[in-house]
Amino acid sequence: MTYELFSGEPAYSSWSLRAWLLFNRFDLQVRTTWVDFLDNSVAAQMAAHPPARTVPALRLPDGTIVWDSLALAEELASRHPEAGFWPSNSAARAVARSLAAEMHCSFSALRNDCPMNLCVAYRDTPASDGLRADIDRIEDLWAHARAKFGAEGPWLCGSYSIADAFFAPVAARIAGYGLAISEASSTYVDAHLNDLAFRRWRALAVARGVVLPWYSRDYPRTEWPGPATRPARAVSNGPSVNAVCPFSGKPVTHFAEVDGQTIGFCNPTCRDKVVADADAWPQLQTINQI
Ligand SMILES: N[C@@H](CCC(=O)N[C@@H](CS)C(=O)NCC(=O)O)C(=O)O
Repeated sequence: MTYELFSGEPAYSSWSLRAWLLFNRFDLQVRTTWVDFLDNSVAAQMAAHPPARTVPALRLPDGTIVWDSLALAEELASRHPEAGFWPSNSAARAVARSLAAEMHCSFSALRNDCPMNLCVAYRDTPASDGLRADIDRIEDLWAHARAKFGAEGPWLCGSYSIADAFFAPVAARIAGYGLAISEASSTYVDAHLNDLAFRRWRALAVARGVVLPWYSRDYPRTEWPGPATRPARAVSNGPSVNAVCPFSGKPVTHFAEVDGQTIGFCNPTCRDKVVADADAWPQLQTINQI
């Protein structure tokens, strides 16, 4: 029995993104159960796991439910002290904790005006005073952390930490709505868009293709501002260059053409997440020529 993460729809569930990134980024085994955002209330779907009413929620191996993303992050950090969820430097850790806590309970204008939607990108988003104030505060926080602890790499407090996972959906919103920010902040946003764990989550969102119109905004649309993806498409037939699925090791039944090469998978989900972003999946490196 391992961890079970109850997650919302990946294109839209910014709270779930943070929890999922923690598992993916820090290499912990987890079974993800997707909670439907379309047909039934989240609370009803979580009724079998009290007292959770929202996602993400985590079922620990002993059956205990953790139902808040900050608590979930803290619990993982306590259970896996060797994993580096928080910076080891005590000053950096104190700042990282403050960043995660402020992100957790703030920025309501950004959340309301710019709901996360990883399947579309907008330009010319109007900035209300509240939204501008949120962005200013976010940029101050990022600049503070990066000036103190960020010299060695792209992240806020040294190595990627819970603070970065918590700001990933903020970066996705800033990028997805084309909000004006400084060059230094853009560099930090780009680090998230290029992060392979973030790209895997977004590939899942694109592959699932669930469209929830109430998250949509009436602004002009543009291309997703993240890195270019390889040309890829689902195809009906093999043969494929591989006999077994790069994810499961099972015999291949579904196929995709990636850069002109046919690759096989054991189910449509494995195929479609690769079609969405082939370079995000290290499992494909096991196949020659990819
Ligand atoms: N404090 C919670 C908030 C989680 C939350 O609001 N999740 C949203 C999805 S992104 C949700 O489950 N909404 C469903 C609802 O409120 O009914 C946390 O940090 O995990």
